Amino acid sequence: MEFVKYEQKDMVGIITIDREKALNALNSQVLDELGETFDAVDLNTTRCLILTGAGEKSFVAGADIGEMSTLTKAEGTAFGKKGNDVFLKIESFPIPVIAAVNGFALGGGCEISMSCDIRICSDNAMFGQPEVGLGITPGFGGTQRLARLIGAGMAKQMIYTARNIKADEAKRIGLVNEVYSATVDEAGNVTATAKENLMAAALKMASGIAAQAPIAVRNCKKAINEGLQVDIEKAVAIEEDLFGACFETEDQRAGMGNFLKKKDDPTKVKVVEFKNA
Ligand code: DAK
Repeated sequence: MEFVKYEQKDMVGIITIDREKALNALNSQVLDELGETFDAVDLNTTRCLILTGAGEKSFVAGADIGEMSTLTKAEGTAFGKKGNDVFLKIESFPIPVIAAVNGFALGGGCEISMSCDIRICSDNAMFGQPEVGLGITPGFGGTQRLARLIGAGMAKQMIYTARNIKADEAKRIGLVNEVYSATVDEAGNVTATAKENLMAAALKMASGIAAQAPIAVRNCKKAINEGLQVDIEKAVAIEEDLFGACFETEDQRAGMGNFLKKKDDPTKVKVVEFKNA
């Protein structure tokens, strides 16, 4: 693939949008390659994904403005559908996806990060929905996911004003969970860049998720995502079903068995190696 790279580290897959010259902007080819990359993930050997952008400057600087500028109404609709299909694929992907936002996350960049389960970022990250300044509405779910994540009032302010916000403000309003800076030694030399620290933190979080019972983690993702779309009575019924389903897994028996063994004899404590079964 030309613009999307995939790397496997134990049970964690790292997907990098690699179109650095255009600040990783999403053109049709990037969207196609992203879809194919997600389709090719081996769910037997992968338990968590990280999505990031190549380089230190930009996660994704939006949909490709050059490509969009000449679209007809029908082509615009088709482009929007292509993006929405990929973003929905990410959102409903069976295993968690962490967005490691390394710089600009504007327009479609902010939107793709919001289709991931968790967002963490470097301190040079900048989030925004600048579409109304370009004469369009957010087209990859921004009006919907931003309001669900940070509340309608703050989402409306960001979208109507087209104002970009920095990493610390994104954290304050709950758009990202954590912000990572460079590490500097006593002499003032950078020993790890913000991106390096971001990726190390993303990998640590992803490995922590990958060590949990995988079917339970998947069921939690499904319960949260599907429950948010319906009223609370239906939502808890969805949770009940997915909770019940865990009792048909080996992992539930292994996890609870380990706890009970530990109570009898603390020397028997060990990390459970869940089988995804
Ligand atoms: N598209 C295409 N190329 C882009 C780009 C983008 N979004 N952002 C940056 N680039 C390219 C620049 O054109 C430049 O290319 P060259 O000129 O070197 O060939 C290169 O990346 C470096 O950018 P700059 O020279 O501009 O770098 P600076 O550091 O000066 O500025 C910047 C960085 C991120 C502030 C600036 O590049 C910028 O403002 N970029 C545009 C950000 C933006 O407005 N993003 C939102 C795009 S709108 C829909 C579907 C989708 C969408 C809407 C509707 N439906 C179908 C309904 C989505 C819309 C969007 O995402």
